[in-house]
Amino acid sequence: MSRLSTLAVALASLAVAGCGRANAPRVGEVGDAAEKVYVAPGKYDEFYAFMSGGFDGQVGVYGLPSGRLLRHVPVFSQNPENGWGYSEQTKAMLTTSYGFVPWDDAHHPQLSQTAGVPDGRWLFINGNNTPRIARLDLSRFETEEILEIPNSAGNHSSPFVTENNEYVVGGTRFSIPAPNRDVSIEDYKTAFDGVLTFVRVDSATGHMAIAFQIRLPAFDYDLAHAGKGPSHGWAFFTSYNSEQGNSKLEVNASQNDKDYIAAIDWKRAEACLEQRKATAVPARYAHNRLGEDGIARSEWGDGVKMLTPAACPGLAYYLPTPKSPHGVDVDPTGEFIVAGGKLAALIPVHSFSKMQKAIAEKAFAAEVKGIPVLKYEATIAGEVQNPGLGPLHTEFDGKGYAYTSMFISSEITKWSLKDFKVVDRVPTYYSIGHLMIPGGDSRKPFGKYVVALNKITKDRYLPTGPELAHSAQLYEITGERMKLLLDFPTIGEPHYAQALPAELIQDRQLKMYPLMENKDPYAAKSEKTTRVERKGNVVHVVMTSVRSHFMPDKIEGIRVGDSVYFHVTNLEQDWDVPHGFAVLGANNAELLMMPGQTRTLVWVPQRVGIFPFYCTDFCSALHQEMQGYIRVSPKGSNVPLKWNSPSYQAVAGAGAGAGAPGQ
Ligand code: K7E
Ligand code: CUA
Repeated sequence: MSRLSTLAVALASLAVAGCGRANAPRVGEVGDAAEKVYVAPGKYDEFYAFMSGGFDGQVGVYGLPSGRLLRHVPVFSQNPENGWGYSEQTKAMLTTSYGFVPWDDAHHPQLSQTAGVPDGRWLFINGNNTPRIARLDLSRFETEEILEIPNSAGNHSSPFVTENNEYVVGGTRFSIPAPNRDVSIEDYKTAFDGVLTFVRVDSATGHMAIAFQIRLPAFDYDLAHAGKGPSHGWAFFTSYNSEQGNSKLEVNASQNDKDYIAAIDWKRAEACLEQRKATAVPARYAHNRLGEDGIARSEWGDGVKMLTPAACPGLAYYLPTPKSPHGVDVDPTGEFIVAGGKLAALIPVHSFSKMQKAIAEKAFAAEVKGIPVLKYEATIAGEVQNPGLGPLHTEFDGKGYAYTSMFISSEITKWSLKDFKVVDRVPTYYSIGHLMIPGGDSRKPFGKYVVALNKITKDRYLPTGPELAHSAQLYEITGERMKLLLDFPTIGEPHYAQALPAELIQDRQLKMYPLMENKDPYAAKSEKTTRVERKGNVVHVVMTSVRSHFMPDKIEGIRVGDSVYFHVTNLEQDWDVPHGFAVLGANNAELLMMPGQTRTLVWVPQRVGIFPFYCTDFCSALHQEMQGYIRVSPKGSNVPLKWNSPSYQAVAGAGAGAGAPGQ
């Protein structure tokens, strides 16, 4: 054992010995635990873990088993650190039918799949508040597309992919009238709808498009998972509030002994679409995508195809499920559909084959708005007894075991898919929400670890005032019993997470944008083409950055109230050499330009004077010298437009005097 790891062992045993709580975690043979999470300097982690940022609207990328934060990728929220949502190229990504929405609540990352296994191409994630689904490209760790989901409010049961990304789904947690309109909230039962959405994913490009929606009774559609193997072609959505309360849901939605899992036969939906059984419903929604030129543009959808179970029999069935279920998870074989009955003292497990039989034999207990409700006994495969309290979410290890998070009793319960018997329980600190096994919702889980994503952190770290970081905990699951290896704080509030082996994507990472392929209309591919152009009170500064100067770095002739567009191209063609750009008093963020990339910041100077700009990213020994000046004169001033770059010299030398191109 190296000296470093001996030290780590000693520290870890100290930490545990010092804890002294009666309920001390079952830390694997202490030193052992330290060694298992220790990734030596210069070594890589084994897994990439993608954690939703929850109310920070982003995705956090962590290495496992170390728990090291590798990246914080902006998705739904503006990110001043790199200008995401501030730069002219990226603003349109945050366009919605409600206008520019620079924040969201992101809950469920989903890796794209091929044959039911994560393939490392894309990551999808839902925006809950202003219903959206985003797609990230995993060769760049960049958000490439955001699609708004109409007729929805609280896109929570989303984006959950099917086996080959045929669809990612959406489902409204808050039912609303679809299309939305001015009605009394008292008319909830008659005027409100619970709409599910199926979004087609192009298998070559990943581009998303709404294929169809399904109008269901106004319940709260909470979580989802697609079928796999034999259940491929189906998607399952939990619902609560089958009581259809419209206020004080805490009480009013907790009356029924059972709510429902909606089982949707999407192949049947496709058949009904072909038979033109859908109705066209007007809906305006934004569809934003980064183009090949790196510039985001918005297109507008104007309607959706809406299916109803009444017009398309066989489309939807309800599986009664105790008690306001939260998570719904399908095991690797595709046979078991596990619900998290968050107020139940058991874990209900439905059988897909029994469900098929029940449908064939019409084992219906009732019908709700044209949707057959199957008999509970007819579909249930078993109930996990005494699993703990507050089951929420379940993941699988691919070795015949399921792991369920127990929110109320703060633990992970491991149980057998053979006999539904509990085989192990381990405490979590505290109040676990989701949990995650790498590939743990796929056909072939990668296993090895389970990560608990905890809601409450109290006393686990040095205190930081009233607000504490949320906390993840890493457990080893290779043996019979789970063993806690590591705590690590996380960014935002991770709900769900997904992970895949690093080798799936680490060698496919883009290192720079090829400068010669830069298609931004204001790109300057060499210093020769840098320039400043005035068109009325709009000024375009076409500039470059390279270690360690900007071109131009001296500009005069700008006037108060001008809209100054700084288009900065990073000329570097080397990995890991971004440059930054910031200007005094800009009502905006900075820009970070990756090698070969152009980014644009708009600045409207409000007062006269001299305004420095500089590079914000320490790029070389002469980074501090990477700066420049802009002179701002009064409105109507006739200070000529002037800058120091070859284009200006050329014009001036040709006898244009102070006149500059575009003036
Ligand atoms: Cu359980 Cu939004 Cu998936 Cu949080 S949700 S925990
Ligand atoms: Cu460029 Cu610092």
